[in-house]
Amino acid sequence: MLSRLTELVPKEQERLKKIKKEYGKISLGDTTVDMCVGGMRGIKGMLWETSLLDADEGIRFRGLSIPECQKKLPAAIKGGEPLPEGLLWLLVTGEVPSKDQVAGLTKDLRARSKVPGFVFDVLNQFPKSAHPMTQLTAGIMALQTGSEFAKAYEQGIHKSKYWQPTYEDSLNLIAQLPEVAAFIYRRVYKGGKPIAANPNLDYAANYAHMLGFQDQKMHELMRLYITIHSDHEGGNVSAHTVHLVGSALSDPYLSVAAGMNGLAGPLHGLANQEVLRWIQGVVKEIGADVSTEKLKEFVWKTLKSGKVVPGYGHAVLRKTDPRYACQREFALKHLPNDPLFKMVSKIYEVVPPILLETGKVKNPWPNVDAHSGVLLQYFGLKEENYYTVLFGVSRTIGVLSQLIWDRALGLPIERPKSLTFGWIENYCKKKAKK
Ligand code: AMX
Repeated sequence: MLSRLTELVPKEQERLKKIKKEYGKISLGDTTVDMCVGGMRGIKGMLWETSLLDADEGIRFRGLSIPECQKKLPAAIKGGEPLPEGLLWLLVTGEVPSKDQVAGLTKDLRARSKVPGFVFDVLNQFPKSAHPMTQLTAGIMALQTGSEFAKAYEQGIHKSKYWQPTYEDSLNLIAQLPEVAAFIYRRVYKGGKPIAANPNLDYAANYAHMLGFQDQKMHELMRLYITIHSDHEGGNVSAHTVHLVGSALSDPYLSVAAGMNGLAGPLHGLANQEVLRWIQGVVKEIGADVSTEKLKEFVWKTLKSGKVVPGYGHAVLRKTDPRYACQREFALKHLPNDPLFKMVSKIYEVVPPILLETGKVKNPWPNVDAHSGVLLQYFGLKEENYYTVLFGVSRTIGVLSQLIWDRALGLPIERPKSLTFGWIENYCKKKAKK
């Protein structure tokens, strides 16, 4: 992949120069006071090449929808789920890889996957009760001591070469993260005995193996899971944070650790944990074989107590998330009769009309997190506090693919303009008088 990237970098640098020269002064539309005080919704203010999100259709990775990725990216078994290594290749180069290229990348990642022993010593200092996301971020920070970018910067590397150590750090971190993540799982939930990597397995299957899952179907689920959670254009909290922190030339480890702290928020990646807890709350209070009426009451109770229904809604999407849809397909194929899957299907019928009835929710449909926990439960990964770590391992692939390009294109430090209430009031009063 590195040699292909080396050919692509100068071409894309020229492309950026041309865009700046020819279109630099063209307006992309105005911002409003609502956008300023409302979380910058819809502001077109960031370049993100690896994926693009359409409100109705959902995500496309380098132009490919999820079903297209499932068809075109190499799989471990015929007709099976895509290998995340193939997606990584696609995100970094913009090209669909051959089977051989993916096999080469799997080998490259395996060769980079050794985690220094002191990283585990650092993690062992944490109380087991520390949230797995806190431990994941700490593990990434411990790995940061091996940053090639930080070393090269200290040695005075020329800015035109920044992308090269960024590439090395990115592949190293992507390679090392499953072992760190699996160590956290085994430590917190399985009495501390880690499982050694299996060098014959692909990236996702090996991660599942190190967690303690040998079922082929679980390996397929992990391939799908890691593929679909990787990237969701640039504006979401984790991706934007990595881009922002990276724009200060903080190395990939520092940038990803920051992004993971954003992913650990309940309105973002932690929602997958919250969904499972919410479903368990339904089962506990009204039983697994719940009537529509009782479920409606439970949803209203959640809303009236000032909480969100986790797994529903989205800042950009306005239809059912295709990442939800493909997990539903997976469930229909592998666990059609699972009671919790049936519950998820029932929730899908009940929740959207209620969210619409509130009159304020812009997207009443399920997002990626509404489904993932139920699939993981089925295959035995029942510790919901761990779910966001799986999301984090996957998201690292997407955000680092873009970070390599941020450095290759020499994108500048991020610095949007902020305003005060006073500034907004004065400006709007003056405008009203005109
Ligand atoms: N349940 C209850 N209320 C919801 C809601 C939900 N699922 N989704 C949105 N709302 C509320 C908002 O809290 C907001 O209320 P307010 O005016 O009282 O503050 C109002 O509806 C308008 O919000 P919005 O414009 O529709 O959404 P947003 O862009 O502000 O927020 C999101 C998007 C995802 C944070 C929100 O839909 C939400 O909190 N969902 C539940 C948590 C969740 O599933 N997060 C995961 C998202 C995907 C991901 O990042 N992994």
